[in-house]
Amino acid sequence: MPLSKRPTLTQYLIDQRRRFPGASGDLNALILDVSIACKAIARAVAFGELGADSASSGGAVNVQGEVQKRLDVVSNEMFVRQAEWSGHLAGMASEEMELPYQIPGEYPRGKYLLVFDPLDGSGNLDVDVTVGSIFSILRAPDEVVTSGRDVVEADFLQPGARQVAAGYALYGPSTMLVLSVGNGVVGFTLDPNLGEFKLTHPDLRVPEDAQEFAINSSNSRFWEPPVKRYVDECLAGRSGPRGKDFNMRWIASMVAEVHRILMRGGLFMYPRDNKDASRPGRLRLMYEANPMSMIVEQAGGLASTGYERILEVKPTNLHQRIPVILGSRDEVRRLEQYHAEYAAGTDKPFESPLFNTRSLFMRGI
Ligand code: FBP
Repeated sequence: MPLSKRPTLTQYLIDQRRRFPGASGDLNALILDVSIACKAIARAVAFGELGADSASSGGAVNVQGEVQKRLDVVSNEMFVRQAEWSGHLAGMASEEMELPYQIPGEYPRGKYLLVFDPLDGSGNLDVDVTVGSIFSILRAPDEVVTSGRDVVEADFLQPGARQVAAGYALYGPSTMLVLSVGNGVVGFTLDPNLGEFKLTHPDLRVPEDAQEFAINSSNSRFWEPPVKRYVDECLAGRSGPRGKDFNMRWIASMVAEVHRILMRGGLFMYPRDNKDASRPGRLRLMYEANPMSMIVEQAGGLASTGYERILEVKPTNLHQRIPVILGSRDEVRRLEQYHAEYAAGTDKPFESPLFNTRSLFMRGI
């Protein structure tokens, strides 16, 4: 399709809104505000080391206990400044802000909550690897909207199934915006000449057949048996129970991993491990796992903790972490089955005929 014929994000949103004649247009306007913030972040990231110490550490430590890079802070500011004034939000929450953000008094307040990771994978900035932004849109509780009061943490603690919209921006060789408003998943590519997101992927679906899995294998000694069993079987390839060879990928940028799964299928895992018993996984529920789970499910995939659907988890705090297993439907179901067998004590640890080794995680060891 010629570039000039491709709808812009604005045209797509207007077309989608025609399906809901009673819609106010507030959600469309909020999504466009987010898209502008993402365009601004894409420009800031593109400057690399030419930016004002962009990739160097900002020095501060965020609520996660992670040293903030200057672009983490800059990106967070871009989301806040672009979205706070429009009158569509009751409040915001971010990986980079310990407490919910109150809409300043000079601006009207609206009916949505915006939750975001402004720069996911920022540890990759100094090696110029793809990073991204992740966002989730929830409805504010009616009482918040009618009273106009400040938001509190509890207002955000809604299961991911209640998200109105979710998406991510990908700052890679091209800049993309991938979005779901609950009617499938669409992808837009930023036209560098026009500065507009143009529709390039009108119906993203997670391919069912999988030949790739993504996990940080340096944590393998901490994995629970079901994960070890799944990975061992993939590594055994065609000589093992899977009967086919697999590729392994690990970009250490969730946005890039999820995008690969939308394009090629496969499985992404950041599972619970016993490296730090206080942390049930690395990734955060509200602004990483939930929005990505909505995207993956809307594209025909699944997203699970290993024991339950991520979108049904009732959040307990704004920055809580959660195990994440998402991707091609059959692969997620297989890993859920392994978790269920492990919990029931009926799992069959994998034995590799090639190396005559049993899984390190034999029961009872
Ligand atoms: P940040 O949001 O702080 O970047 O952390 C999230 C993340 O970078 C994910 O994007 C990625 O999948 C994961 O952490 C990488 O973890 P690890 O560095 O342990 O491989």
